[in-house]
Amino acid sequence: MKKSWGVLVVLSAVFVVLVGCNIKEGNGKSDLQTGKDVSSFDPYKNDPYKKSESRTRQGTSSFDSYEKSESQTVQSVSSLSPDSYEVDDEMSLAKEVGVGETQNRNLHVSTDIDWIKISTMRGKYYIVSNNFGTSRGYLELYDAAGNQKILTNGFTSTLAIVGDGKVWYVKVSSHSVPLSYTVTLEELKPDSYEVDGEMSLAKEIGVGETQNRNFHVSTDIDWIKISTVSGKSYIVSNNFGISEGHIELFNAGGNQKAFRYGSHPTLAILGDGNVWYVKVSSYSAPVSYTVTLKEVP
Ligand SMILES: [Ca+2]
Ligand SMILES: [Ca+2]
Ligand SMILES: [Ca+2]
Repeated sequence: MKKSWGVLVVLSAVFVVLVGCNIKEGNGKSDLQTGKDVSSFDPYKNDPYKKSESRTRQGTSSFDSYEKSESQTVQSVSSLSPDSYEVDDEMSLAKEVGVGETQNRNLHVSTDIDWIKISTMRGKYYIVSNNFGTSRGYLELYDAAGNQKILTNGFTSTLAIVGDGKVWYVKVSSHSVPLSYTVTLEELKPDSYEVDGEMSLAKEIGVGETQNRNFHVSTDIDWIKISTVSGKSYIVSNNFGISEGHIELFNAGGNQKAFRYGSHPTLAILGDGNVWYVKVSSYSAPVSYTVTLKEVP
């Protein structure tokens, strides 16, 4: 008996190598491409929690074969009782996960599908993370009308949801059944400089300092304060990563003096002994960014 398992494992390993070759050559297909149209919706674009694994694009046909061989190996060695959220095999039977909650679930038989419900508030950002341990699982995000918005797979996967005041649904499935998994729902947390949505609430950045900030809701604006010394020059540089943002320079009187936009915008300030302000905003939140202040030598 043990010998035949060894052979199976070796065969699986060889198969993985072959599949890997196929993927490298690339057949131009991906899970996303074979799903419904998702082009107009891509919260991953600016998702600071994005994991490359969750976006892995694989050759669909060969990947499915790999999944099946894996499931044959696992299936005969264990069995699971239905998790406490069953029956939830249809969207209409979805069970809710709350913010800050982690649920222990499983796919107990090969036909098991789990639907999970998420109530969102408009303007808030939600992160759904699933951990399938040593197996691979599929996550599909659906809006309240039943339209599939994202399909992803992996050992761990994260999805970002831009809250719209409606209920969203996550469908969980896998070829490697039975398997246990966890699902966690979190709200994107405000950065440590909040509340700073007005000039009068701006938080100071010192020379040589880099601050890690984010836009935790779509309406978030961050104001930053800079104390200058007359005759010295300063450079403010923002790094929005793969996203883009606006930085605007205001003098102490509240007049806008400069405006930059991009992934890595910078502003120069000629010190006059007064306090200057930088207003940071973005159309494409959720996004984490850094801001750095340097003195020009
Ligand atoms: Ca289940
Ligand atoms: Ca189920
Ligand atoms: Ca902020």
